Amino acid sequence: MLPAPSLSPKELVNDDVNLMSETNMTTSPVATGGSPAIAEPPREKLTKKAITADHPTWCPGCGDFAVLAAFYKVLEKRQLEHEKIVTLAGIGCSSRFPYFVNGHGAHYIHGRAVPLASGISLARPDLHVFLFGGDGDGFSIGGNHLDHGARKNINMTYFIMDNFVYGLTKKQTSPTSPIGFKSKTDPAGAIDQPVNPMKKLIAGGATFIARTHASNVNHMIQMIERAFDHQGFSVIECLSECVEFFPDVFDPANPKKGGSFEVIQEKKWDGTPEDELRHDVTDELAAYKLASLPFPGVFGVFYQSDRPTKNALEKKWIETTREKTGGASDLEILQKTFDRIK
Ligand SMILES: Cc1ncc(C[n+]2csc(CCOP(=O)(O)OP(=O)(O)O)c2C)c(N)n1
Ligand code: SF4
Ligand SMILES: [Mg+2]
Repeated sequence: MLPAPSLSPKELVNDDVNLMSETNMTTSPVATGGSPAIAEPPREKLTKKAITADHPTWCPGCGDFAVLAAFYKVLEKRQLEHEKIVTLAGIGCSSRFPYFVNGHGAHYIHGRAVPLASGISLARPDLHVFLFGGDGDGFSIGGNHLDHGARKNINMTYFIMDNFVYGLTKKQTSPTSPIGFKSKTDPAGAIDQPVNPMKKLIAGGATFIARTHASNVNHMIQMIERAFDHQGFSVIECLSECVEFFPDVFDPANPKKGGSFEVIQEKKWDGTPEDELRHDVTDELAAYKLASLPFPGVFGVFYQSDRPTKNALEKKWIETTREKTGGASDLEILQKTFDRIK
């Protein structure tokens, strides 16, 4: 999906040589004590144009447009290396996201984006793995994968666009649909207790858990940036309206529609009496209490912990194994293992 480089490898090398002679650097193998150092060519600025792919195919007014706009803003603001951006998704309207981002990506199997993202994150820890999807994809068919990604604390940023309905398949009850919601699967109104995303994520062991609303782009940007900066399994639930099949459901949290958007006040640890009342994001029980507030609840960071990631633990284990095997190659280790079990 990435555009082809505008310079051929030969031109790049020539450019490097010019750059080095201008800056008085040397490429001599003797001077560097080995192979010649190749300087990186100067990077082009990452612009919205560069990261924009297809025109989104969502219904006009769908909340997911604002999510995409917020994501573009974060990529531009952070100037991530273009070739390291990966967007992944399952299936659903929201899961069409990777089509609209010019980067590596996949629109994968319904509910199975977390395992795909886990493999990519563990194999290529240098990549920025972003995952997008809906409430059905994340909490229903993919609910079990969500729990395991969370407990293993695999490094990725997962953005769940929660519209309380299955949008793509035209209005079935989703795991977050409220009791009484009339849909094609519940014509008399939903009778099942909905999933509480924050509680599920706290119990599952996710190490960064936040909540936002697609009508508040600035807040979305803040949450994406904080989730991105977090090392581990970071999840944001975003209320994103399906104007087609569940319109106006998030108005109570939208000041432009007469609602109120209440932001979590986080502790500043400044010793003031006001701080006593503020939320400690490392306190699981306090996060659980916030998650129990009646709809529309509060927005911001519910929980964050610095538990080691599976990426870090696996890296350590690989390094120890390498040491033990005297630096044997992967193939040699594999061959020895096969020999042992023959
Ligand atoms: C294995 C499998 N089961 C069911 C479907 C049908 N299906 C496609 S998307 C979807 C639900 C999408 O809902 P959600 O994840 O909330 O995304 P939205 O469309 O609301 O953004 C379902 C049931 C499928 N594609 N694959
Ligand atoms: S059906 Fe709903 S969720 Fe899907 S694109 Fe349309 S408004 Fe968005
Ligand atoms: Mg949905």
